[in-house]
Amino acid sequence: MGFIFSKLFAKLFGKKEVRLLILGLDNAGKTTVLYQMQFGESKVTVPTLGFNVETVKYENLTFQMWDLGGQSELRPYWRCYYPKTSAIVFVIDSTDKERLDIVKQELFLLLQEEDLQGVPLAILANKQDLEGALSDIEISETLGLSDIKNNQWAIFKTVAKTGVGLENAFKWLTGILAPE
Ligand code: G3D
Ligand code: MG
Repeated sequence: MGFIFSKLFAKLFGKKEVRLLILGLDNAGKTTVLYQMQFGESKVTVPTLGFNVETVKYENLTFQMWDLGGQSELRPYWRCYYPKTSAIVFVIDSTDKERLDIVKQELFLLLQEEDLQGVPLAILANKQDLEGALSDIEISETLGLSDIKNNQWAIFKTVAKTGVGLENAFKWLTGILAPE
């Protein structure tokens, strides 16, 4: 794992089991976020049969990632992944204004899940390098994030492609999962 991230996640190593979900619509930048962690050779990617959940394991950390939206017939299967979730990283393409209503719908459906009550949520307003990207505040208002009551949440401006902002987001999450 990259230096910054191993330093960050070091606080979580040795904890029993840490499971992070990286979710968002297709093209939001989820794979890019995971790639930025620069996992070393020791990572294990577990292929999932039947539907498109990517699993990456590193020591006691498990990252699971899939595309929300569209394939609603898969929704019941997603539930298998909700129990024992430590945190959610929800990635948004800040330039994809047309689909913000779908993002909102998917986010609030997710947060209704019983197994996700109280799970901390880091929202990434990604692709901030692109012209026309909505700001974190604009996204926050459009999605109505202030209506989230049962989860600690925060929104971060990111450029997953270069890694900008990711450290802040993961620092916030690890601060909650492994307080000093
Ligand atoms: P997904 O896994 O959520 O579906 P990806 O999304 O990580 O595959 O990213 C989708 C596309 O967006 C990719 O473009 C990726 O390079 C790009 N992308 C991700 N994050 C950023 C960002 O912060 N800024 C910019 N400008 N692009 C970003 P390609 O062309 O490689 O398919
Ligand atoms: Mg992907």
